[in-house]
This record gives sequence, C-alpha cells and structure tokens, in this order.
Amino acid sequence: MNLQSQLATAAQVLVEQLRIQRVTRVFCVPGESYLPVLDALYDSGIAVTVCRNEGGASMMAEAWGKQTGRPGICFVTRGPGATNGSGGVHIAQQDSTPMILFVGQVERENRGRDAFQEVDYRAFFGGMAKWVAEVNEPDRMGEMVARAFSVAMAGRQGPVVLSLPHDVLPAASQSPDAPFTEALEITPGASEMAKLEKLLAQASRPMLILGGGRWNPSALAQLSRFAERFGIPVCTSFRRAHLFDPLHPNYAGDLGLGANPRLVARVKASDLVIAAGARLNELTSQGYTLFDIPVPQMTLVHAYPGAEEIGRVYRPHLPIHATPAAFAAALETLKPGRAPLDVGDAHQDYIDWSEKSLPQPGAVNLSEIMVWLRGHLPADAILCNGAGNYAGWIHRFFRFRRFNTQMATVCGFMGYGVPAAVAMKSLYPERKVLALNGDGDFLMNGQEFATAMQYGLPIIALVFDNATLGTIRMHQEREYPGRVSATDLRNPDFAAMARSFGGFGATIEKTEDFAPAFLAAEESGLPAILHVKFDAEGITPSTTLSAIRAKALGA
Ligand SMILES: Cc1ncc(C[n+]2csc(CCOP(=O)(O)OP(=O)(O)O)c2C)c(N)n1
Repeated sequence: MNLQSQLATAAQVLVEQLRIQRVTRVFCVPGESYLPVLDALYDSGIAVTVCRNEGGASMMAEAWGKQTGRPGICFVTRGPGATNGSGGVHIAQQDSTPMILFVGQVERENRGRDAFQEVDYRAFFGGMAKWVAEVNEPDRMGEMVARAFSVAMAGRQGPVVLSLPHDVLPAASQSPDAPFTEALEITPGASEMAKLEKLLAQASRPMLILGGGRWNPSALAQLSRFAERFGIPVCTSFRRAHLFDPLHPNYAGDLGLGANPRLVARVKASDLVIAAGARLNELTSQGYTLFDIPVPQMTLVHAYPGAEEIGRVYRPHLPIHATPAAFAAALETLKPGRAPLDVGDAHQDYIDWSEKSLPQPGAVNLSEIMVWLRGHLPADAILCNGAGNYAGWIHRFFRFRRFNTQMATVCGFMGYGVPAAVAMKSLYPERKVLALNGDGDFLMNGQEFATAMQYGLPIIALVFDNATLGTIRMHQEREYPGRVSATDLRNPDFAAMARSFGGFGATIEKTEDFAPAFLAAEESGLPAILHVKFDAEGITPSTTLSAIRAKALGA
C-alpha cells in the first residue's frame, strides 16, 4: 500500500513503516492515548498480542528482539503504561537488544502542564534508551520510525523510545515512506587482524570469551573453526551459553554467576584473552576481579561492535571495532604458524563440573531435574528464565546445544521467564518452549500465563518453590546471619492456579515425580505450570543455608 497517494494519518504512516520494516507482531497493553495506532493495526496484517501488564509486554518485545536480531515492538499508553513498561527497556539496554517502545503522550498544546498521565520521557528513559524522541510533526513520522530502527540496530544494539502525542496520531501526514533498514556491519581492519595473528603466534595460554548479541549460526561456525585451528579454549559470558556447543572439544564453560572455579583460575592465568562480542560485564568479570583495571594483566584483545564500549573499563592491548559476523569472517583468514594448542584439560574441567547431578537436601533434587531435561528435550527447545538462585542449576547442569535457545537476562531481571516464553512460542509454535521460574520470580509476571492461554501457546512453566526469595536470603545469611527479614514467602497452589486459567497443573514433591508430570504436561497440549516444591536449605548447587549461616556466625 502506498500511503503517499491517499490521505493518511500519522498513525497509519507509523504502522505502514512497521510493515516496511517487516514487523510481523507487536506486543501491547492498549490505552486511549494511541487509539489511531490500534485502528491502523486492525487491518495491517501485523499480529497484535495484548498483554496483562506492560512489564510483560515490554519483556516480550525485548525477547523477540533478542531472538530475531530485529527490534521487538511494544506499544504502551502514557504515564502508567510507560512506567510499567520500563522493565523491558532496562533489559534491552543491559542485554544490548534491539527494541522500540512506542509510548502515548499528552496533546502537544498541554505538554509541560503536568497534564493527565504526562511524563517527560526524555528524562525518564534518558539513561536507559539509546534514543528518546517525541514525534511532534505528523509529516516526519516515517523518518522518525525508520531512524528508531537504525539506531536500535546500530553498533551495540539497544532500546529506543518514541513518544506519540495524542493529537499527532490522527493528524493528516504527508510523510514519505522510508525504505527497509538493515543493521550495519563493521569490518575489522586488515592491520588489526595481522596484529592478532602475531599475538596468537606468541601466546601459550590463550582463552576466548564469547558473548554479546548480533551473532548468527554461520558466524559462530566460523568462530568455532578458528578455535579448533589454533587450539583455543572458548568460554561463554554470563547468560550467553547458547553461543557455543558445550560438547564441542574446545568448550571450557560458562563464565557467569557460580562459575567453575577452575575456569576462573584458567582465565586469570591466561596470557591472551580474546573477548569476541562480549562487553566483559560485572558478572562475566566475576565482580571486576578477573582482569586488572584499567590495564589487564594479560594481553587483551577486545572485538566489539560499539566503539564507545571498547575501553570502558579495560584498556585492551588490541582494540578491534567490528560486528561479530564480520570479526568471525576475518578470523577465518588467520593462519596458525603451528599445531593447535591442547584444549583437552579445559574441556574436561567443564565436563567434570557439569556432568553428574549432585546430592541436595530434601526430596527434590534440581540437578537431577536439569540432567533429565537435558536428556529429554530436543536440541532446539528454548529455555526462558528470570532471576533467582534456581538459575544456578540451569547454568551448571543444563546444556544449550543450539544458538539462541537460552533466553535469560544479563541484567538478572525477575519475572522474565513467562513473558519471554510467550514471545518465543508465538515466534516458533512448533518448538518446545519452557519458562523456568523461582516462586518469587514467577509471580512478578505470572499473569502473562493468561496471555499464553488466550493465544493457545502451550508453554511449560516450571515454578521452583522454596518458599523464600532465596537469593536475597542467601545474602542475608552471609551478612546478617539468622536475621531473616522480608524474604519468607507464603505461596499459592500454583498447579491450581494453572487449572483456574484453563491450563494444565501438577505439583511435584519428589524428584521421581518430575518426569511423569512433565510428560503429562506435554501430552495435555495446554499451557502448563509444574509446581516444584523443594527445600530452601539447598540454596545453591554447592552449599546450604545452614553452612552459610554457620560460617558467618563463626567469622
Ligand atoms: C525485578 C527484580 N526485583 C528484585 C530483584 C532482586 N532479586 C534478585 S533474586 C531475588 C529473589 C528470587 O527469589 P525466587 O524467585 O524465589 O528464586 P530463588 O532465589 O529462591 O531461587 C530478588 C528479590 C531482581 N533481580 N529483579
């Protein structure tokens, strides 16, 4: 449809621009502030998912962006919608995810009066979004929306917020359509790659840290060939374990929360670190303890798509400004002047750390459940999770065998699992999609289980219930032993909750009940909640609450 030849509203131009950018689905909670957009979506061919809370909607859009590499789209209303919806924007910023949040705004003539639900979005989202703008001229709608796409996808990707004044949307617009926008690739310089080749020839204990966004399967295949040809152990940064096959002989483990101490020691003792696409954030750098600041003790090569990120904390010996795909292609051209180094020990350390389940107090053992799931699920199953200590068992014992099968936030946002799973099941109806949650975690956005029901999306949500906000309880026992404050939880019957929504529910109180319940959930073909009750005493895979308390009291 060419809108230039007819009388179009700014809202119609906006939706037409989304179509040109090949958007197939948007997530929203409606509001009276942007009715003309809802109307333009009505016969646009773009699917609309209506959510129960803007927090869930913005996380679904973020998850969509993380998975597809194109901006996830979310629409919310003025102040209440924008403030509720800020969660996904924070995630998109920290996780470097392309996303666009469209927000309703008061009429232009009332701006600055503290009008009904008015928020200054530039101030509110200013420190989070890559770009925040208000579309004040109906004739510039196409230009502004197209720019939102290019900014969200450029360099280090991230969120953009576009504010839509109420009176602009129904106004006639002469805005020309802008063409489809592709993310810009940045190719590394030949001299930098030559320097890298020299550094590789001199290194005897190299390590590669793989992370960040903007990867794709063929770039990852090139990177793994590079690691094989030179003999370099590869570890993944926090929550990017899906970037490298854990059973590949070069895989050295997951460098995130609760990392294998042997892996941490290996990275510390390496003489060359190549950070490929990873920004070396606080959790990956083990609380900024892995590398000396500002100049790391080993030679650091930092290849990253955002120039302003390189050198933010660590001064690399060799900075390389490049997108992951272009960097991986350039790695293919490097020639090793010797036989590959031996990576056997590094991989064996990972296998020893993750292979077998561990004992755990109580009747439910989470490591046994993870080991069962990794055997049962197909390689392309997608696991979505929020934040909480339960995730420690996923990181250590689950194996992400395929690209983009791990959907979790680098910023540790509770409540991400269910919305991310709803988005993933909408994108890939034929794939298995799980949402893994803590009990506190689940109820932050568990209302989006209703969205799964509404759209017929049979996700399987696991709720790991230890009747406490376990992560915080763990910190409490460490720092204020025995003084349990604001962390105990009294929980509902989550299986009954699933049934009340029209889904499948089951309660698991013994490890051996997990597999049959999971199979029954699959068999039901319904969205499901499996309520897994376990003992809070087993607070991490390797320690107990009493041991932490005893240590703190003895100190
Ligand atoms: C939105 C949000 N609020 C608060 C926190 C701080 N926080 C991190 S983990 C956690 C507790 C998680 O508890 P639960 O979901 O029960 O999982 P568990 O740690 O017990 O496995 C809290 C409150 C957070 N990360 N995100």
